[in-house]
Amino acid sequence: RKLALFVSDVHLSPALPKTTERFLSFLSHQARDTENLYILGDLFEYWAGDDDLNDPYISSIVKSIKSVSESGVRLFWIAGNRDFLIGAQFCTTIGAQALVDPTLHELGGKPFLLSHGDALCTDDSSYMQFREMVRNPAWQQQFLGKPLSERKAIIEGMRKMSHQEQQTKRMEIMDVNLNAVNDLVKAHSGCTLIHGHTHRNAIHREEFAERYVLQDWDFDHSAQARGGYLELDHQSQLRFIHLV
Ligand code: OKV
Ligand code: MN
Repeated sequence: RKLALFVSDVHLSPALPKTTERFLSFLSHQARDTENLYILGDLFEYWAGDDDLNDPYISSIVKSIKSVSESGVRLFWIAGNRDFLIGAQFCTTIGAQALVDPTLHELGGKPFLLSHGDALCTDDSSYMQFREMVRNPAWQQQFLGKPLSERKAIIEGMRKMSHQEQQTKRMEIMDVNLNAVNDLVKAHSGCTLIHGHTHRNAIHREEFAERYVLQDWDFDHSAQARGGYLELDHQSQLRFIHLV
């Protein structure tokens, strides 16, 4: 049994059936063979609010995650930049403990700093401004007060605009700012930072910490099929597992 698995950026959507199938397979196999499972954001392509839990696609995913936590795996959740509207109802339903971004957890006697990673992309000032707005509880309360269909239409509109302006791609390739990384880890010198978001799967030896960047998932565009997770064993060894 592994001590912990870390996964992020699965970007689940009914429009991505192969990615969905691979993640469900991960949940029924690897995810059960660990003591702790950390989902570090962007599990969904987008999340419009916990009142979407009745959607048949979402409820099937939720059922599968819930069965992992019910099998005895401790489940932790950090929100991403696409599913930051996930709330207490979702977390209770899947049996996860929501963590703030970033959170320091000791595992096997070693300190791990866990984050989605978007907050570290400080060079992207327009995104940082957008992030500040949508992470504001008052803004969220107002947004969640709109009908679900209207929220979905707003988000779909943003996605279309983002695609048209080809901004998604430009933004997605934006990397973390190393000063932001150093500022974050300095206080926890010697920790291991684990994050996703940038889709730039790598291990970095930074000034004050090692930084493990999780990969994103996409099995629906076969030319570049990819997905996987990071595992921590009881000897404190970290290893990226790439699903094929
Ligand atoms: C994805 C990124 C656009 C970076 C919006 C609620 C809100 C979700 C959303 C809208 C945008 C994702 C889902 C997209 C990534 C960008 C620009 C920069 C840095 C809401 C829930 F605001 F309405 F409440 N979003 N889209 N970026 O177009 O796919 O990663 S997106
Ligand atoms: Mn992200």
